[in-house]
Amino acid sequence: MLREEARELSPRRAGNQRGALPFRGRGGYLVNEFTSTHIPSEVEPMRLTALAVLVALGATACGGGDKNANAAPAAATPAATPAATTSAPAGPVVEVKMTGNGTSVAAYDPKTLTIAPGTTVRFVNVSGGPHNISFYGDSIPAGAAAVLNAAMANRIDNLEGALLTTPNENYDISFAGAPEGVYKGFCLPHQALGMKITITVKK
Ligand SMILES: [Cu+2]
Repeated sequence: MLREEARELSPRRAGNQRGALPFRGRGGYLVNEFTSTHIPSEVEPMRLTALAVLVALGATACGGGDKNANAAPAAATPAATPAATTSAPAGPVVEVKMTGNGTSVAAYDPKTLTIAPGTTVRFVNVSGGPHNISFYGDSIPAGAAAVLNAAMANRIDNLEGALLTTPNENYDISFAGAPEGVYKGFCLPHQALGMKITITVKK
């Protein structure tokens, strides 16, 4: 009776029904006793093989699901990005490349720059992303936080810019109205790798 139930529950394992029995829920202990006296020891590897196949199938299914799950936000993110870049900056634009090898190396290029007030700094996701630009709240001029927060589209937090996941994706920050002084920033995913930048605003 128990075996019949298991067979119905697990048609995929019809060829290994005896080995499959111990996986069927609460009856497991009882069934194990039963099988251990009636089934040769080769069943154990068979059960392991069946389990391995199931795990592999599960992993494959999860992998596929993850890809799909990742694809959806990735598709949604670029849609939000043009809003930050469609309106052409009024002042000069200075480019900063965000680079890396995806594991051990990540950097802004240049990592030190001086800009005139009103300049837009355009961060470009060149390689090794995702990258972003975040500013240290205690390492920017007084009064700069409000200006930066207003100028940073799709922030993920206070003074933390959106994560750039798409190759060559841009992230513009206009320093229009930003006080002169030194602005120190970092990349959230790569701060530990020393991906930091110093921007000086100076007339
Ligand atoms: Cu980075």
